[in-house]
Amino acid sequence: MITILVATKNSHKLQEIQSILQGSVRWLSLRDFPEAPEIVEDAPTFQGNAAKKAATIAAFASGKFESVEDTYILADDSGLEVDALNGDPGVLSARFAHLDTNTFGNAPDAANNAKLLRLMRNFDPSERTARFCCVLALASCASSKNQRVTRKMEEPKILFFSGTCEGRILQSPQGSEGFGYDPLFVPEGYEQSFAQLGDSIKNRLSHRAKALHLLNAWLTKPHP
Ligand code: ITT
Repeated sequence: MITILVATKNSHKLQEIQSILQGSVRWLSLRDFPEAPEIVEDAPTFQGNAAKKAATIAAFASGKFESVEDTYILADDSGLEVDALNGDPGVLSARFAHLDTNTFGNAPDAANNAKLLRLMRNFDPSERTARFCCVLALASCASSKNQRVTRKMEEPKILFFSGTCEGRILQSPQGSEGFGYDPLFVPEGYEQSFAQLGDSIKNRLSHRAKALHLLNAWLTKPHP
């Protein structure tokens, strides 16, 4: 059995990751390590922030899993890119509403959604295209004296898996499932938001699901 420590404080993300990446996994998250260091997400790209989360938590966790085989740190950096806003909120999706008030940390989902709707109030339906993006960073937890436990993870010891999900932004929030911008986002080929469609559909077509399928292919392929 492999162990995956998910480097997130977002319980919705964790839940989606666990239900998509099925199989024999012992799951841990930052909730199991309240003493873990704060991660400053100041990289300009999803990949940069995902790498920072994975590397920070891998350094923190090294030594904690000394005799455990196949232990990984998994980080997810994700967000919404809106074409009419030149790709905003992008890497700042979680903090979008707080940028106006110079407040530190993530803003409540409702405030982020309200800001997005306000900025988009003059755009027609045809101009409301957007996509969710997800970059997963997988780091090995093996210390250098314990190399045999890794599935052939060569330098640099972080692997990336990406996924996007195209769609459009509604004029008002619809539905109550999911999190973040789900009530405003209608995936391509559907007429309802992710928050209306619910987990079983979202977890089949989301940005996170696509990235996780690539990760799953890597985890399950033979590693001689
Ligand atoms: P961690 O860094 O602790 O993992 P976070 O919520 O701060 O949690 P990010 O920095 O990656 O995570 O920001 C992601 C934000 O993008 C998230 O808070 C939502 O606002 C938005 N987002 C990402 N994936 C989403 C999804 O599947 N549905 C809705 N909104 C999503």
